[in-house]
Amino acid sequence: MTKTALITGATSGIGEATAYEFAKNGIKLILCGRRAERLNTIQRALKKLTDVHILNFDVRDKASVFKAIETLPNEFKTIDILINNAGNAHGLDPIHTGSIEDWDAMMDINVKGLLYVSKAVIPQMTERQSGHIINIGSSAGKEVYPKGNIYCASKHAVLAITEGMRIDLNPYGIKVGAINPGLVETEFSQVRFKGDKIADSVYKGFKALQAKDVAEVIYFAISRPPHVNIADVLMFCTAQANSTTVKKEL
Ligand code: NDP
Ligand code: 8X3
Repeated sequence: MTKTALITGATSGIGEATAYEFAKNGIKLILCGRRAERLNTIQRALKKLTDVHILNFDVRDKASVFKAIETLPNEFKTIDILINNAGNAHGLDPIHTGSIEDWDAMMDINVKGLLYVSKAVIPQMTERQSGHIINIGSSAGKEVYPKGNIYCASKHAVLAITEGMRIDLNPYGIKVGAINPGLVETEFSQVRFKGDKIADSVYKGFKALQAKDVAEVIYFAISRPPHVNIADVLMFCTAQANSTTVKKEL
């Protein structure tokens, strides 16, 4: 039977690449993000491959999250796979000079937004006693790097939430896992550095992971047989050993 996946943060980077990967494999899609025009463009591109519904909301807006998911049309109401991907880093500053607005953004989007979407989707999964949730964490959820403070905290929280979900949803047969990439060349650094040209240098001198590399691993995880759950994946590009060790060509 055709499965339906809801992907947050589907307007760029890892989420968009995952939408393409899933569409290629015939999975029905509910694609979410704030940039409506991009959602429309991706829907137009993918509808040749699968059925696509788009939802335009900010994950920080609790009421919009619930309204969007509760009012899905009948043919998209049953969500088999939830990919909690929406998120970003905002700023790269020492703790004593970091901006409270940046901290709010990271905790509100990466942590609370993920919780709102999950809270809106999980009851139908427990009711049916089936479902699969993948949370996009980060290598920043496994180690803390200089000036990474709050972004790393938000991704450590994503890992703790993932483990909590896996335990609590275990009686219902719901699979839960986290995919944790290192450096991926997306719009991530444009957002982190607010369009500053420093963002262009982040992926220079080495071949970073591409969004498609991560999307392929996400598809691998969701396409395992029913008795197999990929609980936790840490993936780097070959040039990266950990958050602070990257082999660059001079
Ligand atoms: P992008 O900036 O390319 O994509 C981020 C996505 O999140 C966009 O689709 C954006 O959509 C969405 N998003 C951001 N804020 C909100 C919001 N308030 N409400 C709804 N959607 C939102 O970055 P990536 O693809 O790299 O990031 C995706 C995930 O991967 C994030 O969780 C990130 O932390 C994680 N990650 C990224 C790594 C990297 O190096 N790039 C490495 C490890 C993890 P829109 O703006 O349209 O709302
Ligand atoms: C994104 C990877 O190293 O910029 O989560 O934190 S990093």
